[in-house]
Amino acid sequence: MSGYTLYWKPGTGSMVVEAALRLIGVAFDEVLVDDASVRAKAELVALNPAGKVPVLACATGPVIAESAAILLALDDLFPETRLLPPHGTPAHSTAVQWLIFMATNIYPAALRYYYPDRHTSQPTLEACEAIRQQAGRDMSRDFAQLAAAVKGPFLLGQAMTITDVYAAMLADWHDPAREIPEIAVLVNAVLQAPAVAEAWRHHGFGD
Ligand SMILES: N[C@@H](CCC(=O)N[C@@H](CS)C(=O)NCC(=O)O)C(=O)O
Repeated sequence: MSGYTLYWKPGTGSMVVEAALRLIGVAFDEVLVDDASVRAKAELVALNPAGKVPVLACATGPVIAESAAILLALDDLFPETRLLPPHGTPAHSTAVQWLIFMATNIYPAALRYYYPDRHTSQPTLEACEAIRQQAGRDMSRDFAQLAAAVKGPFLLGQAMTITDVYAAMLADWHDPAREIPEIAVLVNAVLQAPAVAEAWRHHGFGD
């Protein structure tokens, strides 16, 4: 058994955590939490009452939920991998700013887009369609703001950070994002990293 266990599900935000673990090169175990895995689901809920992936359980310490929090913790634990630029630098602040921006704006909008019925007390077809449309507009607006900050090919220029992988993941959930040239270039660039491409394939992204 390794020191880390990732609770994951294909097509979800656990992709970026798997990519981070692969970039670090640390061994990890995986627990697939799909609809058929009743036991895994119960295990997940015991660790994260929200019942959501990703969750990373560390043998030496905490159980961490929330994709951005997991990435920040992994950067703290393995600073030499440079998931993010060195602490205390302006580049670090910028990378964290956009990571949190995506986690708190684009990711929730994607959930509204794909699960509109969970975001209204009256899930009529009309209400769901209105929620979906607005969520799509919100994501496009937010991706345009992100794209304006991208130096190219990555957010910060030549060096990839985990913020770029996060952006690529969310862009895979929102087709119009990949029509923005800066985002299309960024997605293509992150997929050149074998560790990211492996997590991408394993999670069924790009299908
Ligand atoms: N804010 C959370 C969102 C996590 C989340 O919503 N995960 C989804 C998959 S992308 C999930 O596990 N959904 C299962 C469910 O809602 O039952 C994060 O950033 O990790």
